[in-house]
Amino acid sequence: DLKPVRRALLSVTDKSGLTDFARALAAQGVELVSTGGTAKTLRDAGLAVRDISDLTGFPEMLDGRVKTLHPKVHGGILHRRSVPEHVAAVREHGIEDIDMVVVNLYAFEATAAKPGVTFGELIENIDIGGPSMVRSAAKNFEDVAILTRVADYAAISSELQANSGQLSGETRWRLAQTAFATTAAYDSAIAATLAKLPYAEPETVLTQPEAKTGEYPQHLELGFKLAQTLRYGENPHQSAALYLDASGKGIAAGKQLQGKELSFNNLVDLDACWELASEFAEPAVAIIKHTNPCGAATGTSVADAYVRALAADPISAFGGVIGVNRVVDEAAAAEMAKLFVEAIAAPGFTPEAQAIFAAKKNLRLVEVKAHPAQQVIKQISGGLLLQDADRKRIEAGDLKIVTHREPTPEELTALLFSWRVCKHVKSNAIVYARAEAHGQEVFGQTVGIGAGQMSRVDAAKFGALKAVLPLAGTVAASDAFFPFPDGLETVAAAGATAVIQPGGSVKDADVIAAANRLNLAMVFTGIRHFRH
Ligand code: 93A
Repeated sequence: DLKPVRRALLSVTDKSGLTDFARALAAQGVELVSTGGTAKTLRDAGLAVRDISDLTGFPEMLDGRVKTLHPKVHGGILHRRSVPEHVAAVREHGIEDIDMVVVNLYAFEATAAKPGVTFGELIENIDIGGPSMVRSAAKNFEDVAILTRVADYAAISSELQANSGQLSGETRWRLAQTAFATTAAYDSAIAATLAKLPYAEPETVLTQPEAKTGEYPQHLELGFKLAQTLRYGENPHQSAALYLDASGKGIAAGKQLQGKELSFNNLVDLDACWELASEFAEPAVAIIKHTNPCGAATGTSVADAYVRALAADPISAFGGVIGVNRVVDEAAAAEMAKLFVEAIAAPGFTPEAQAIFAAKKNLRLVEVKAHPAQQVIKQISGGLLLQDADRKRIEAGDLKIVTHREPTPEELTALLFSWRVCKHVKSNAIVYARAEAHGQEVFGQTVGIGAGQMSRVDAAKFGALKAVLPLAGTVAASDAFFPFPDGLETVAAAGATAVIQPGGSVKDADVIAAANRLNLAMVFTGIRHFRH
């Protein structure tokens, strides 16, 4: 059921990925036919393209309302190649075969969301020709491939390349299924939007509901592009692949300078340690195991921060990954090379550092361009959840001191440090940390991290249990409030002298009374950092 693609009709509003894909088609000898704007983009990129008006023998007209609505287009798509009468009919009328249709539709939803948009403009952005081609091509999946998502370009080019310009029946069927889902979603978005509007003159400006977070699209177009398949997923019996957004930044688009292929778990852990290190303005290093930090520190230099991050839990750090918020230099590399780690992510590595790491053939070095996540997706069975990334930053001025005793300046530095680390620890999280003065500056270092416990008291106990450095004089951060005094009493018994937590428990008064009794300095952030 492999069918060749000899002629493709491309007509897209979202032109991302277009020229690369068209180039891949051209390389397979596919003739490219296009509508106005799409043809221009392709020509500007140096590709040979035939205008749709040349194929139809009819101009694009009525301000583009009629571009592809023509029997030469729909006959070219819809005729069944296996039915002799169909083939005879198209030959008789000079209709040429169209074997692939690449369409994405007028951006109706984006137009509806545009400030100052008029009623007429919105109506003009109802795509008619596009969905018609999508549906024609999808109906004739036996002979025609229909691409409606930029995200599919890469896989289809690979398949064409692997099969000398042909696509399988399964692929055409899968594309058709997606295509009908696309047009169905498109039409329901139009219906839902128009249902809210009264009849109006074309020049009427539509009032927009005030833009605010918490407004989400009717239909979520993810638009991620396949970057590579991975050797396997979280475990060897799971297959997996990496997809990229359009930014070209972040861990996913990181440039690997050396080492074995990055694994699924490497990518997840590198993301976790990169995000944590990126919390800090001063040189900072995070060492991660299974997405939780086993050590994190700030310091005078990368080497200093690394040595202190490692000192927090040198046993767990074995086989971990390291995230750094500064270029890794020779001094830092010399220290890092002493430990077996899987991977290191940093904004860069000096040539001297790279020379040191070169001896460790398997060690993966990844150069990353900063890309703070704006939104976070979580998949659940039957759907997905979308939320803003947790980008909340607490500064000293945001803290409310709730105890008789105020934190000392050193405690305050340690509290803010522990709070930033705590945000990156699975809930329930307790982070013990200390501060160390180097001249005028004070740096932070984790001492014990209790991660992912089902009870907060256990998180406090585990954090203390993990400590190899002395706990006396540390501070403790709790990612959510202490529901009872017991968690607080646990961190105080371990040696913490100051505590940072959101507050907001019905038992806050009891918890504050316990803190005063234990001579702790306690501050409330007013926000929590759950991480599930
Ligand atoms: O105005 S339409 O409804 N009439 C058409 O005949 C038609 N043909 C393609 N819209 C039509 N299209 C749409 O134009 C496609 O769905 C695509 O979104 C867009 C591409 O236009 P251009 O190539 O000029 O940028």
